[in-house]
Amino acid sequence: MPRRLFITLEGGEGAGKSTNLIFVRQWLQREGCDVVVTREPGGTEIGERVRDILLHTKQLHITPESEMLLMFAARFEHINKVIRPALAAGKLVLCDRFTDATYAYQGGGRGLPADRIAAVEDWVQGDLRPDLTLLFDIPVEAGRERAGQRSEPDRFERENNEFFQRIRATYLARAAREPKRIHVIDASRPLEQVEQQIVSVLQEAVHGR
Ligand code: Z5A
Repeated sequence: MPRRLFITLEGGEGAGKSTNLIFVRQWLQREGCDVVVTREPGGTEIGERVRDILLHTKQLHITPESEMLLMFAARFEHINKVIRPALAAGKLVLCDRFTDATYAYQGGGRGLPADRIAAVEDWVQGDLRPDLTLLFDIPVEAGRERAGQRSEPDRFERENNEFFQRIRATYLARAAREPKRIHVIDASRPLEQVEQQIVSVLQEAVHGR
């Protein structure tokens, strides 16, 4: 029987998280999982308001420290009102970004020390960590080209390529340190091949084969 699990999707700009989230959800549901889909920043009313500040504030400068703490404030709400209750009810939680994004964006991207992020992570999350993370990886230029087709860029999307190179490097370094949890998906491939990679990881996670 499918197990209750906490699964997160991560990746840089244009890596195809949103596109593949739908595929992942449908695959899990077909396998009999009771799936709760959510996202960060967001997932609660307060979290969505924090998201709006973080993505769409143009005039005001937000320090990296405040940006990181706002991510965790939204996360505290999210964990306690959505994620933990769903897991306790035996559901599978599928979350579009989680704390790996904080290490990648606020750590790698903005330059905050990882040990400072880890201290807040421990305080906010206790022992909660994702069971499985799909990291959609694509070279920065290719990803930005894909994402460039979209409308008005948000506060992160306005950053330069070096910012996104640091984010990618941080994600890949984390995957190298935690290979059992973080599975790197080559997102530069055609969609069908990306989906094949996803299925082989999910088969193992959900059915142990
Ligand atoms: N953030 C943070 O800083 N710290 C944190 O702790 C957290 C988040 C949790 C919001 O994230 C921002 O919050 C994010 C990091 C920050 N900022 N940025 N940038 P988000 O996840 O909501 O937003 P996003 O990064 O823009 O992701 P997205 O909407 O999920 O989109 P995407 O990954 O870029 O992919 P997509 O929209 O699915 O695909 C892009 C295009 O490529 C689209 O036209 C697809 O049709 C196409 N595509 C996708 N896959 C393929 C393949 N395989 N072949 C060809 N074309 C493809």
